[in-house]
Amino acid sequence: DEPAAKDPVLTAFDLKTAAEYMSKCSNIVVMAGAGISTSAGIPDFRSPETGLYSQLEKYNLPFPEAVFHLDFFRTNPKPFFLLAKELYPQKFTPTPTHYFLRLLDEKNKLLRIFTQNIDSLERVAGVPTDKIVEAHGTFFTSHCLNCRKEYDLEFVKEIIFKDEIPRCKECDGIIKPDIVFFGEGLPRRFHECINSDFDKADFLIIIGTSLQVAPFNRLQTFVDKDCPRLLINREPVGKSKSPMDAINASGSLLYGTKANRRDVFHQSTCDEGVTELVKLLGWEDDFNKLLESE
Ligand code: CNA
Repeated sequence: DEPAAKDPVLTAFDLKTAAEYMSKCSNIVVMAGAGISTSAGIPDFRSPETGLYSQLEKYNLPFPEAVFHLDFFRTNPKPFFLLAKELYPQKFTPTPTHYFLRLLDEKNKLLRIFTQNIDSLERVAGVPTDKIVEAHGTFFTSHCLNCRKEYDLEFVKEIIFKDEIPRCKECDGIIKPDIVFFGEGLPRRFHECINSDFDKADFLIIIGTSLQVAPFNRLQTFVDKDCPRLLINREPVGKSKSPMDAINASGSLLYGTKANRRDVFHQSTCDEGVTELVKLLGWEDDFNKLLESE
């Protein structure tokens, strides 16, 4: 006989089956990325052509990610601030996906959203702040790299929209928005919440992320081995490259492989995926009311 732990958790690996399972869950954890905000007009990083990394040639960087490396920033902050202009949303208009996250909370199913996004649209959509972990920080506040004096969004925004470098009024140090750069630690809240939440999760939704940035791209391994993991994304992500590796690597999502017991990949835009999910859950009326009221 097969050991019990090998029994499939889901009877089929599609959105309908995931929705049926999800309807019985009350500790859902969400891992979100830039893909949930592209329909709000904020470009992601890694989509070919539209992603910000594909538009960095003019800055002559040693490699695209250098723009977010602290050491590089200290010596040459200009490329970051030029890019930051593109990342500041003109209007803060959350997407249907953000409102779906709020609905999850209103249905008492949401344990936490871990977002890599720095646009704060989860808050704007009305998800309670205690349900959100902004793993990569936010643009909302900034600090002087030198003396740590705090500055607000408006102060910094005005300067960078004039194509100037924001500098500290006290010590002339460079002012950096509180988004997490490579080479910086993640916020303390991130570490506190991963410890308490991933053990408790009874369903995981991964949405709009390329799962390329560590340590975020390992979080899906922290849930129980019987916790279903639903990925909604425009392209497949989180899979290992070779079939053998897929069986051994606990970090990989296993959708589409023989070893799969609990992973579902729904390939669509985030907004289409959550709209479909809402229908399957029978939440259409509440979802539409929420969208209309905002
Ligand atoms: P990424 O690496 O750019 O990947 C985005 C993923 O989403 C890709 O797999 C895309 O195919 C997919 N995608 C894009 N649009 C859609 C859509 N409409 N529907 C479904 N899928 C879509 O971004 P990640 O978030 O994975 O990378 C982490 C970085 C990106 C974090 O450090 C963020 O701070 C950073 N970022 C944030 C924002 C924001 O706050 N809105 C914008 C750009 C980059």
